[in-house]
Amino acid sequence: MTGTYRIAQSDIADQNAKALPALKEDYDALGRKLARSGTDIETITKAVAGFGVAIPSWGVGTGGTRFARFAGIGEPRNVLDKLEDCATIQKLTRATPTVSLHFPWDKNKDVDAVKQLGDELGLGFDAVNSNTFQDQADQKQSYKFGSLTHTDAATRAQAVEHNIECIELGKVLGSKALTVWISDGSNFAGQQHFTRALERYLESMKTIYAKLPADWQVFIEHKMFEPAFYSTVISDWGTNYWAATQLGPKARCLVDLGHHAPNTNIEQIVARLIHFKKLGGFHFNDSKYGDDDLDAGSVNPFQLFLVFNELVDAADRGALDVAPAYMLDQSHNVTDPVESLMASAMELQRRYAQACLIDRARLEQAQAENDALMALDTLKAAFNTDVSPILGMARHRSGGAIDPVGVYRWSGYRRHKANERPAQAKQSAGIV
Ligand code: RM4
Ligand code: MN
Ligand code: MN
Repeated sequence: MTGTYRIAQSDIADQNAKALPALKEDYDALGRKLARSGTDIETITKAVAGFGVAIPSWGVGTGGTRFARFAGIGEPRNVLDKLEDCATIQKLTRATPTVSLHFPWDKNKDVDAVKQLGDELGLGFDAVNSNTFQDQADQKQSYKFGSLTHTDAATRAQAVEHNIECIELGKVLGSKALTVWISDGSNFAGQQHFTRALERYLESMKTIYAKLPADWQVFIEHKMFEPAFYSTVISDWGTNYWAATQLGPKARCLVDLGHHAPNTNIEQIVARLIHFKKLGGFHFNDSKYGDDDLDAGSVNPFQLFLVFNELVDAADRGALDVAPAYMLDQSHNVTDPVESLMASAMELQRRYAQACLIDRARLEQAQAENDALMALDTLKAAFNTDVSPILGMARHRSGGAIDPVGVYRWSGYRRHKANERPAQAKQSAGIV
């Protein structure tokens, strides 16, 4: 059973009516400014309206650190509540039409009911995520020393089985991809044979790959460290690319922005993966130190813009053979997760819109002439353009809120949910 409170479409319309005159003014002014350099604002607005990013089901609950988790009020208690929050985010932003589920966290005895609620709420299901980085109460073998790469064949088989079960659940939901992130690695030099562990990974993944339906993909997610701190089996995009290539055309690489060493040129990795036809998708977030799971663009918005620059450039050149899957992967420890996810989805739209504004002919000329200053200036001209009116207008036209966070706060959604979802006594550390 989910709660009953929903933000009414008429409430959104009422709030929008107040904000619309100013929005129109700003939109028209921006339209004139862009027209001076030959850009039709309507083209960009349409592109923004067509942009979608999946909400991670685990992101709507309050996150935590290794030290503590400070629960918020009205938190979702199960996957059905999570879908309800995801639908609220979509209703207000119109930028998040899908949800990415994580098993067994989102396990429900009736998966058809989950699918049905998704349908009712107008939500689709993006990639399903497996979890072999924790032990479940009823499992025989422990993942303490690894899962798909474990030295013990029975443990590997159990992890493979779980991934196949995720595919089965995903089929019912209408998902078209499985995302595999493993925490396998080592904490001590010599603890693990690098090559043998990688070979065991490939063998396990081959069994999973063989179970993928024809129209499915598997996304491999690499991560440099954590929880293993000396080495990680799928540590970087090179290893990821190798594994995806060994497995075959349905296997592609997923780039989680927080999974690289600080200062890594992530946009270049994106360009490489596009060129090699192996870019599968993203887990967007931001970071300062490691896998911080901060809100997208909150620390380094320019990097996010540069990632979208590569994506738009590739799309323009016809170099994207398959549209990459866009997903958020964040942990919200000090904010209301619904607000953070709305702000993050809009942040992605903002950087995407700006990437669409880049004068590509001017950039290409600057590159040909080795005019480094003008090349950067071309990027900065787009990055410095305030595209807020485009985002607001795209939302308004699709039935969303001009000011999603404002309407959300005004509605008292969280307080309503606090009444409907009594607090659970259990407090725990960690991300879930
Ligand atoms: C990992 C990784 C995975 C996510 C888990 C919760 O660091 O980013 O994508 O499923 O965290
Ligand atoms: Mn991730
Ligand atoms: Mn992560």
